[in-house]
Parts: sequence; structure tokens; C-alpha cells
Amino acid sequence: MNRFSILVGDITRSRAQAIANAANTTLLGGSGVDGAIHAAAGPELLAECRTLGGCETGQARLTRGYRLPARYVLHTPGPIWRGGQEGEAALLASCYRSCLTLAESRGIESLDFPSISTGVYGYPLTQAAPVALKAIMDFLRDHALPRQVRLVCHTRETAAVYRQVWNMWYAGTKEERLPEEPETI
Ligand code: AR6
Repeated sequence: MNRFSILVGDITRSRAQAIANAANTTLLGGSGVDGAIHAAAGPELLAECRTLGGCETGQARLTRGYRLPARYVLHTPGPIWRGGQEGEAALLASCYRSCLTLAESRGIESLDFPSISTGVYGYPLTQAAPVALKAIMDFLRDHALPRQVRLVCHTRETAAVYRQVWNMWYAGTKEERLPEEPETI
């Protein structure tokens, strides 16, 4: 089985053991995927987030998932796009790595990511995709956990950008290419 795949759909429906949340540094909720995760998890999630005292950009914090199917949420504030010369790529890579490291330390076997920073925070998708995929694939190469990592894109167009980058850099053979028709959740 491939340890990495790309899906289309709503990450709040994910049955992975943990999902990542594209949060902000307050960890107190917002719009986009953050809003959807808090809405689906219920007010207990916000109550636990309040105890954490925020999180720096590029770092990650773990909470329970409450009413979500996922047992845990890994909250990570992505960088706000400021033109690309303000360390955005290193911070974005750090978001993925921080979540993966935290997941590994808690023995988490399966982890789903949204496309961090590419919504409200304005990170251009074609520039975010290679950074995100390199961070994930570098980590998987060196670590046994999480066994399964998936990127859950909200739209087919977003998934297509990640798929093209993945196929270009990580599919050694034609058979390893990700399917044009992604799975949906
Ligand atoms: N499932 C999967 N992906 C989703 C979902 C969903 N339910 N909803 C949106 N997306 P964004 P950011 C996609 O804006 O750019 C919040 O207010 C969306 O289409 O959610 O990191 C936070 O509190 C896009 O591709 O996150 C922060 O203040 C991707 O998720 C700020 O927004 C990320 O878009 C973070 O901005």
C-alpha cells in the first residue's frame, strides 16, 4: 500500500486517527478549514484550545477530536504569504514536519492534512505544493510512523496541482503515479 495519497473532500469527515488543522497563532478558531473543524468537533475543542495559550507559526499542538471521527487534531498555524521572501517556505515545511513529528511521538498511525496556508493566508498553490510534498515525503522516508499520510484537498483543482507535482518528483515509474480520479471523502 502507498503510504501517501491525495483525496478530495471535507477533512472533517476523515476517519484517520488524526487530522491537521490550518489554524492561526491564537488557536481560537477562524474561517476556512479551521472553522469547519471547530464546527464539527463542537465547543469542547475550543475549550481545550483555550488552555494551550496559542502556538507559533510553523509549530503544532495536539488536542482531542471530540465529535470528529478523528481522535486527535494537530493544530498548526501556517505562514501568511508576504511575497515569498519572508521565510514562508521554511515555515510551511515546518508546519508539516511539526505535525508529523508530534504524530509520531504519540504513536499515531494515520494522519490527514489540509492544504495549509493556501486559502485565507494566500500562499500560491503552485508554490506551496512542492514545499508541502517535500516535507511530507522527506519525513516518511526516515520514519515508520505515521504509516499512512493523506492530503485532503477541498476541490479537484487543488488536488490536481498536488498530484502533478507529486507525479513529477516522486513517481519513480508510471505505475506509481497517483490516479487522475482521486478518491473522495
Ligand atoms: N476540508 C478540507 N479542506 C478545506 C476545508 C475542509 N472542510 N475547508 C477549506 N479547506 P484556509 P489558511 C481548504 O483558508 O490559508 C482561518 O481563519 C481551502 O480550500 O482554511 O492556512 C484560520 O483561523 C484551502 O485549500 O487556511 C487562519 O486565520 C485550505 O483548506 C487562516 O484561516 C486552506 O485554507 C488560515 O489560512
